[in-house]
Amino acid sequence: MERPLTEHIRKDHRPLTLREYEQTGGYQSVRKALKEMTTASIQSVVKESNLRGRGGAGFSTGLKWSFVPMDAPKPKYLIVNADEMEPGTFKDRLLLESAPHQLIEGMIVSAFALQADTSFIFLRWAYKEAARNIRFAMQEAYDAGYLGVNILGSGFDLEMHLHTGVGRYMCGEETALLNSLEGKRATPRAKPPFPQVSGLFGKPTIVNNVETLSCIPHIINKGADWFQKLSRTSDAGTKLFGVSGKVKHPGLWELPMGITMRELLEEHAGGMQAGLKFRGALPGGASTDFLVTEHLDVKMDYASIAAAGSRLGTGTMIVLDDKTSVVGFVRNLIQFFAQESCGFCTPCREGLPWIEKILRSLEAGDGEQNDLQLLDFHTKYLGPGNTFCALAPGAMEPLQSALKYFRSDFEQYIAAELQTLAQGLPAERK
Ligand code: L3W
Repeated sequence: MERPLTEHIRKDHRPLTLREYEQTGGYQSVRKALKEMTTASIQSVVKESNLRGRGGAGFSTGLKWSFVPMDAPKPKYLIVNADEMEPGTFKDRLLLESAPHQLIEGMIVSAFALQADTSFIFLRWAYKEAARNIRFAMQEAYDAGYLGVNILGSGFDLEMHLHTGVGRYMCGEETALLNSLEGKRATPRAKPPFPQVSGLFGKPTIVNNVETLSCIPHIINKGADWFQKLSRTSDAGTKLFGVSGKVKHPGLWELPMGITMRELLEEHAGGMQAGLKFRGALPGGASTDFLVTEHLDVKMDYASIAAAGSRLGTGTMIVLDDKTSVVGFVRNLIQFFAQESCGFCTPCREGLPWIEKILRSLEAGDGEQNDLQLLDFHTKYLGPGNTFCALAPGAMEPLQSALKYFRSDFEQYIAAELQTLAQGLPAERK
């Protein structure tokens, strides 16, 4: 099985030096793209490869690139969204810490294809080791002539900057990221205009995820057809899949797109820990809907997971076992999203803390009869179309699906409370 993104990563995770990376074939795609290909031919290979954005939304990378006006005057920007903060998601971290040259190579080819002259890596603040390794690799790339002016004598110039965020989830939303990079408060912008047309400082800008851009060198070297065939389904390529929760071997693996949830859980993560049963899983980070036992044979790709009622998201599965409180599990996630709301739009700013309060009162045994209706109401009120960005609708996904699949868990808290109250009443009023 081919694992193009990770096969050159050392067991001890020390990133390869530029020289070592070149010995594995590193930077060949830069030579090929800049010397043998046109911007149009690179864009069409990427489009044909059917690469979809690995940050969570799964938007076609080639299609996104095609919106950039190629004749627009410079500056044009390429930004890597490396602000990985989705709960349960730890896939880009591996590529950032252990394969920085692969990302830089992908950025150079992508920037050339888009004729972007300035690029940024917007990095999660907490990823200190990644920052160190990227800085080192970037310097090596500048020294070797892969970055800077007149790269490899091609006439193409590219500057690259590492920008570390301040640890806010909101900055992972591409337009909030742009505001943050401009030194403004990280609230999302209205779309359209999309960043491809009017992004950083109002200029054409592409924002792509780390894993997405790390695929580009391989697609350029080996072709669209090869990339498609890595997958078992129509959604192309390999994918970094992760599993967290009470499984025997939580971890991260590069596997073909389209492996089943069961394979991921049982063959790679080793199944549930002794004495625990699988109840459900969020397939791709915290802002996806639960899938349950009946979905274990669903293929992990964008279309199949969507057909089952969830999203592939970041491909990093969070597993729920039968001894963990569902209400506590969801409350923990809602607490995170409430804290990370930028406060810009009312449903998100007010609704998320209210949901957290209801869930806490359920846990504390203070639940009331209409709490479930209130929670149901919120899943609609904070759902798609009612908020300014995807944060609150994403937060509603685990809640709405928990209410669907595990409703009796919520009801039990209220039933237990009513029973306690009733026990305190005189016999004739029970
Ligand atoms: C031109 C159109 N471009 C969409 C572009 C758009 C963006 C990309 C995806 O959120 C999801 C979110 C999280 N013309 C376009 C267009 N585009 N329509 O395509 O856009 P969109 O709006 O579908 O998603 P988004 O707002 O970028 C991303 C989910 O990912 N998620 C979160 C992951 C978090 C991280 C992290 O921690 N860093 O990865 C996980 O599932 O909930 O739904 O570029 O410009 N008509």
